[in-house]
Amino acid sequence: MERDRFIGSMIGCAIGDAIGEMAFLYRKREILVSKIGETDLLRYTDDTAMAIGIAKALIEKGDIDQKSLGDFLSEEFYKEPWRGYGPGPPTVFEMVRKKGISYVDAAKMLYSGEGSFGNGAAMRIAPVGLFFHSLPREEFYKKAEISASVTHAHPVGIDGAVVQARAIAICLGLDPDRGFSYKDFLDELIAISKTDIIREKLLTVRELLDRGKGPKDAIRMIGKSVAVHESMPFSIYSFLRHPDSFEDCLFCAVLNGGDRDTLGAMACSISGAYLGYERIPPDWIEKIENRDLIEELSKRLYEIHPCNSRF
Ligand code: R7I
Ligand code: MG
Ligand code: MG
Repeated sequence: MERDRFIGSMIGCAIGDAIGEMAFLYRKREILVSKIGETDLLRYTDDTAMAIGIAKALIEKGDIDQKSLGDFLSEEFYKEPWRGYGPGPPTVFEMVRKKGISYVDAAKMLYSGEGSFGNGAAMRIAPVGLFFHSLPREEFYKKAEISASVTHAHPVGIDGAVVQARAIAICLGLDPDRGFSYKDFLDELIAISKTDIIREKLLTVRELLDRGKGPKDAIRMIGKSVAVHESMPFSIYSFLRHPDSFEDCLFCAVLNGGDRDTLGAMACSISGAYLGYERIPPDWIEKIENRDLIEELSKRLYEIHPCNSRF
């Protein structure tokens, strides 16, 4: 059921984020698993806090616009500034507050006027991928671009977010009982992307999968910084290497170094969209922070998404 995919993707984002954050401390699978077992609460970071902000903005407006989205993201930040935000978004929120300029104009000033290519626009984009999943490529690109542009103005920062959103959208059209071709999956991502660096990295993912290369080789060839052209492709690799197991996808994403919480959030929001809520370990779901809120927002998003209301 499509609704289960919406919830799976949003809850997947939160679980991948929370367990990825733990993986900075516990770097072996057995130890990480035992620590997850010991904890009562899986606490997520800024990645999921921002995804929640986007979901609220979509639900309020029934569409995406920069002012409303920026306001919701900013509100989440000032409510819980301790969630581990990157430097860019809080700088944007402060500029908007103090100078009265738009989010987009503030975002364009970051990093010497280049705008950010951090992974912050991609890590939070699950609600956009879900909500607009049935739109054709160009229209879809524009919606995801709006979502990214309030904090990430660099073309690569935007393109990386669009590709991450498209990966989630593609999953809604796939049947996990029948499987799919990773080549077709990557072809669609390459087709929607507009920057050379993102395309090159997606081709690297394809080459790694063609040659059956493991995660150590993958992260070496893709890179492991917080730049979106390094972390997002590794999250896609983690999903495509382990499409049938939420757990294996998660551990691949978070146990090989790099930006672990964010790799977890991105890979698991794709895996959750493909496998659905039912195939996420229930004991992880039980422990995720603000589970009720995340599930409620996911259900609302499903009820009001454009495809649903059209028919
Ligand atoms: O992208 P962003 O929101 O950060 C997300 C990360 C995730 O790991 C979260 O879990 C959280 O920990 O933060 O924040 P930005 O400040 O926009 O980008 C993150 C980093 O990317 C920056 O601190 C820079 O190191 C780098 N970066 C750039 N460096 C040089 N030139 C981003 N854009 C540029 C650039 O144009
Ligand atoms: Mg984080
Ligand atoms: Mg991170």
